[in-house]
Amino acid sequence: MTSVGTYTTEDGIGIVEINSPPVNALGVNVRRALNEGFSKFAQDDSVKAIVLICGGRTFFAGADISEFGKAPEGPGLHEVFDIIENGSKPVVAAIHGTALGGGYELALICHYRIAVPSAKVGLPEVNLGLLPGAGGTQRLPRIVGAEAALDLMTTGRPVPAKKAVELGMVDALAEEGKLREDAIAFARRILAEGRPLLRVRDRDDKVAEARGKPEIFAAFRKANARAFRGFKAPENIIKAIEAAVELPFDKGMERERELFGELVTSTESAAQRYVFFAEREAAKIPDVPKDTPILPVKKVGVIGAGTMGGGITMNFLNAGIPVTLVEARQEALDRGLSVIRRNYENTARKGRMTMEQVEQRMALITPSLKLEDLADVDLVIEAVFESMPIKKEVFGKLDTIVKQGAILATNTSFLDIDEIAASTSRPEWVVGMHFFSPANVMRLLEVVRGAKTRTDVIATAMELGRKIGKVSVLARVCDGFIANRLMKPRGVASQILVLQGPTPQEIDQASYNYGFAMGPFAMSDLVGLDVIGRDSTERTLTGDLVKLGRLGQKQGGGFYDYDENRKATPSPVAAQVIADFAAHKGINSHGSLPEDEIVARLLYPVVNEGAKILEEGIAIRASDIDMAAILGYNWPVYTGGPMFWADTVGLKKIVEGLKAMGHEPAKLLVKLAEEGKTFTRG
Ligand code: 3H9
Repeated sequence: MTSVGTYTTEDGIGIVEINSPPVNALGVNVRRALNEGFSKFAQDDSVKAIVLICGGRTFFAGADISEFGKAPEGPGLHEVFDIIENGSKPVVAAIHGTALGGGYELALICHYRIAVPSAKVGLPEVNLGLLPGAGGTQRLPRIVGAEAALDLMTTGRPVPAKKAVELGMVDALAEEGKLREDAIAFARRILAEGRPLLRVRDRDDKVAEARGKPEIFAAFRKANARAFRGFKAPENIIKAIEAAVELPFDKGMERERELFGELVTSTESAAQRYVFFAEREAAKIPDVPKDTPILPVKKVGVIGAGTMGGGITMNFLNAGIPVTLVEARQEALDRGLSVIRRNYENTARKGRMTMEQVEQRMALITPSLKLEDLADVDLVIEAVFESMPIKKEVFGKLDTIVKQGAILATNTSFLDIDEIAASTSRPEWVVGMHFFSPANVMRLLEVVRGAKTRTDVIATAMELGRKIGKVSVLARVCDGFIANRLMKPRGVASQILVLQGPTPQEIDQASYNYGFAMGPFAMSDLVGLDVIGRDSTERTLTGDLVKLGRLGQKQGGGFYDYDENRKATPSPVAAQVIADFAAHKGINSHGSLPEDEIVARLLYPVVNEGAKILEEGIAIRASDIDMAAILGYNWPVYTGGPMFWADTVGLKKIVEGLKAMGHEPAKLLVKLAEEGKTFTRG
C-alpha cells in the first residue's frame, strides 16, 4: 500500500499532507502516515514549523468508524496525537470541508488552527452513541467553557468556520481556495513573532469558571432529560465535561477513556454506528449502477394542496426548486397556500428564517387550477385522494399533458403503482415517491419502483430525495410498501393485547419505555378514533368508543380521559368498553403482563413482517427496513430498528415467541434462526 501522506518543505515550513479518500478518516493508514510525517519533521532541523493539511474534499472526518470493535492495528490515535502535541515545533492545522470528531480533536492537538470560511468543525460522536474519545471532552471545554461544550458535544452540531473563530475553536480564517498558502503564511508569522507553542491542555481559565458549580450540570441534565431519554452517550459526555472542569488534565483524560470504553462496547452505540452506515447503504441499488444518469429536475409539479401536497411542496421550495401547485378548487388552493405560508412564518418567528426568505420561498410557487400548467415540468408528484379510479384518471390526463421525458410520480401510500402506470402510455416513467407526514419534517422517502420503471427514473428519484434532505429507501410494489406494511402488525397486536388483560396505559408505558415517543393508544387518541376506524365495516373496539362519542383527545376522551390541559388519566368508561368488546369476541382477560412480554407481543410481529418484506424482495436489505422504521415511524434509533434489534434479541427467541403467540414465523426468519445467522450481521 502506498502511503497516504506526502511530506514536503517550503522554506523552513514542513507540510504534512494526507489524502485518504473519501473523507480522510483516521484509519490505520492515516495514523501511520501522520506518525511518519511528524517524526520526519521532528528530526529535520531545517523545519521550524509544520502545517497539517488534507487533500480531497475534507480535513479528517473523524476516527474510522468501521474500525470500532475490531482488533487495533498500527499506532493508536493517542500515540500519534502525543507526538504532535508534545513536539517542539508549532503545528498549524489547515482546515477545509468538515473537521469532525477525531478530526477536530486532531486539530485541537495542533498548536494553532486556520480554516477556510466554508469549513465546519465539530464533535458529532454523540450521533454514533459515543463521546469524543481522543481528548475532545477535555480540550473543547478549555476553549469554549463548560456550558458551550455541553451544548456542542451533546447535540454534535457542526460549527461554521466564522462562528468557530468567534468561539475560539479556530484561530484564523484563510481565504477560500488559498488554504495552503495562508496556512504557510500563518506559520511564518508565528515564527516571526516568536509566539509560544500553545497547548490547549495547558489552558485553565475557561474551565475554572465552572469549577465547584455542580448546579450547571444538574440544570443541563434536567433541561434535556426528555431529549436524552434512552441514549447512553449524552450522560457520559456530561460526566466527561465535569471531569474536565474538576480534575487535572491527565486525570480527566483517564476518565474520558473510561467513559468512552463504556460507550464503544454498548449495544446503543453499535446500533447507532450501524444506522450511520445503513443510511449510506440505502442509496446503493444492485441493478442501478452508480453512474446511471441523473435526469435534470429544475421544475416540479405537485397535484393536491392538502396536508401531504403542501408538505411535499415545501421540501422543494426549501431546496430552491420552483413548484407548480395544482388544486381542483380555488378555495382548496388558497387554503393550501396559506398553510405553507403560516408554516414558514412560524419558522421565521422562531428566528430560524428571515421574512425575506419566507417571501423568496413563497415566490417559487406557481399556484394553478389546471393540470395543463404542468406541461413543461420535469417531475410531477400526485398527492390526491387515495382512490384508484381517481389516480388513474389523473395519470391518464397527465399522459396527454406533460412533456415526454418527465417523471410521473405518485405519493400513494398503498395503491398498486403498476396499475396506476398502466393508465399511461409511458409506464416506464412512472414511479412512487411516498412521503411521510408531516412531509416537510419526516426524513423518510420511499421510492417505489414499478415493474417497468426505468433505472434512470429510479436513480433520479433517489437522488432528488437526498437533495431535499431525505433518506431515500427503495421499495417494490405491495400493499403498504415497507414502512406502513411493517408497522401494521403492531397496531393489530395492540388491539388484541388490550382485550387479553394489559390496560391501554400498561401497553403505552411499555412502548414508551422501549423508546417510542408515544404508545399506540395515546397515539390513537391524538389522531382521533373516528379517523382511525373510518374504513372499518365490522364492529371494532375503536368503533365502540366512537359510538359513545369518545373520539379521542379532541372530544369526550378515547382510550383515556383528558382534563382541560389534555393530561391523560385511565378511563373507567373505556375499561368497560374494552371488557364488553372482549366478551363479545369471547376473549378472556389474563390480567396484566410483564413489560418485556408486552413489547414482544407488539414488536415480534413487526420483525416477522420485516422478514416477509425481505424474502419477497420488497426491500433490498434488512438495513433499509430499519431506516424506514426509524425515519418513518420514529423507531428508537439506539435499538438500530426492528431488524437490528431482532438480532440483539436472538432470532431463535423471536421464532419461539411468535409460535407461542400463535403467529406463523416467516420462512426466512426460521431459516436464519436455524442457521444461527442474523438479519444485519451476516
Ligand atoms: C470519532 O471520531 C471517535 C473519536 O472521538 C474517538 C476515537 C478514539 N469512518 O457521508 P458521506 C464514509 S467517531 C469511516 O456519504 P458526505 C461513508 O460511510 C467519528 N467511514 O459523504 C461513505 O462511504 P461510502 C466522528 C466514513 O460528503 C463515505 O465516507 N465523525 C466516515 O455526504 C462518504 O460519506 C463523524 O461522525 C468515518 N468517520 O458527508 C463524521 N465518515 O461511500 C461522520 C464517512 O462507502 N461522517 N465515511 O458509502 C460524516 O458526517 C459525513 O460522512 C461527512 C461527509 C460530513 C464527513
